[in-house]
Amino acid sequence: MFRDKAIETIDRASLDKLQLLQLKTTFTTALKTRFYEHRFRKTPIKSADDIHSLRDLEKIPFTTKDDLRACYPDGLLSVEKSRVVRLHTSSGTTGMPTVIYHTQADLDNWTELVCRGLTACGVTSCDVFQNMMTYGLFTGGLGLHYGAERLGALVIPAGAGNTQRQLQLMKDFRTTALHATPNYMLHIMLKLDEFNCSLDELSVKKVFLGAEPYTENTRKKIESFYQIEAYNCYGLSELNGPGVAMECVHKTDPHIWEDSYLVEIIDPETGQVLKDGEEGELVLTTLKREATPLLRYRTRDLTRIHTEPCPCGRTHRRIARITGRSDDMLIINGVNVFPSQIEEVLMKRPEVGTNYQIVVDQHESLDRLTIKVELYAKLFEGDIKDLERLRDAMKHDMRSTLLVGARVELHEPGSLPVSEGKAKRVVDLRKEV
Ligand code: DLL
Repeated sequence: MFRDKAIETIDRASLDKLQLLQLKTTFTTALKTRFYEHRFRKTPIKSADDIHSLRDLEKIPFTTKDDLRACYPDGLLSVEKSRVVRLHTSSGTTGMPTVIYHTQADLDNWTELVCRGLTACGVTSCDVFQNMMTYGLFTGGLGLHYGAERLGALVIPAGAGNTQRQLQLMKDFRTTALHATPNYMLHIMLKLDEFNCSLDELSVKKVFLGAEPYTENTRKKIESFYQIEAYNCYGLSELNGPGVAMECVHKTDPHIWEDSYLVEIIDPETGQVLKDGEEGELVLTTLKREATPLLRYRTRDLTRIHTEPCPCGRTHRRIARITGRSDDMLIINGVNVFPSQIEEVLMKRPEVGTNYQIVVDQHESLDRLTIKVELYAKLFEGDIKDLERLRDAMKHDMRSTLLVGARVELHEPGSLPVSEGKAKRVVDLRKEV
C-alpha cells in the first residue's frame, strides 16, 4: 500500500533532480539563519548558484550537535517567529538542549512522512493505534500521533509507562497497532501475569519499534511472544523525530524518505564520504524544512545503505539497523543521556570526590542507570541520615537534568576502580537479546 505512489517509487534520475532543486532551496533558506549566514561567508559555496550538482554537497561543512547547542535558542531559526507553530527540544548538556522549530508546512510534511511509513506497513483508518511513547518535548509522542491520526486511525494518546493502564486500554478499545520502545515491549511481557492479562484478550497485530537501538533477535522475540509484526522506525529530533526512515511490510530495514532528506554515509574519523554498502556515520540534510534547515547534520548513528532494491517497489534507499554511535551518548529506555550531563550534576556538589562510575544494566527488561560516586572520607564519619539526604538530593538532580531516573550509590574514597590513562566512566552491562 502506498500513500503517494508517484513519489515513493520515483526513478533515481528524477529523484536526483528533485533533490538538487530542493538542496538549492534549503541552502537559500539556511542563509537566513544567523548560524549559516555567518558560516557561509568564508566557504567556497556561498549561494545556491554555487551548487551545480549533488556532488557539490561535499563542499559544504558538517553541522554538529554542538553547533546546534551553540545556536540555542534561535540561532538556527530561518523564518519570522510568527510563522513558527511548534518547537521540540532534545536533551543536551545542562541548560543547552538542541531546539528545532517547525512551521505549519514543516509539521504537515513530517506528518505525511509518518503517514507514508505507517501505510507501508498496512496501517489503515480501521486501526486503533495506541501510542505508548512520551508526549511533550520528546518527538516520539506527537510525531507518530499526528501521522496515525491523519491516516484516519483511532489514536489512543496513552503516553509512556503505567503498564496496567496500557493493558486495560488495549483490551477495552481493542487496540490493533502499538508504538513503543523495544525495551517497553519486553517489559510488558513480564507484567502480563501480574495484571491478569492473557494474550488472547488482546487484538494487537502490529508494533512500531524505535527510539533506541535493538537487535534483530529482540524484534523476533517480541514478534513471537505477542504473535504480531514488529516494524523498525528510525528518527531523531534534530531531523523532526520518528519517521525519518520506516520499514515497509517486507521488514527489510527502514526506507529513508529521500524526497525530504539527503543521505550520506561518512567515515566518522576522516569525514570522507563512503560508498553505498560501507558502514559509517549517517549524515542527513533536510530538503523540505522551512524553520530549521540543516545541512549535512552528523547524526552520530552508525549504519550503511542497502544497495539491493526492496520487493515493495519503493525506490527510496534503506538504512541498515543502527549498530552503534560514534559518540558516547547512551540511550536509557529511549531517553538520550550524555555522560557529560551526569558529570556536570555530580561536580556541582562539593561533597563529591574525584572518582565516579556510570553503570547501565537491565532490570525487568528495562534499562537501569546507576551512578556510583565517591565522597570525601569525612562524610562517612557523620550521621547516616545526612548521607541519605545527600543521595536523595542527587537522585532528584539527576532526574530533573537527565529526564530519567537513576540510582545513586555513595562510596568511600578509593573504593571505585581507577583506570589508568583515560578514565573509563561508563560500564554498559546491557546484554543483546
Ligand atoms: O528517539 C525519535 C524517535 C522516537 C524515533 C520514536 C523512533 C521512534 P531522539 O530522542 O532525538 O529522537 O533520539 C534519536 O535515538 O540518533 C538513534 O541513536 C536512536 N534511535 C532512534 N530510533 C532508532 C531505531 C528519537 N529505530 C536517537 N534504531 C538516534 C536504533 C534509534 N536507534
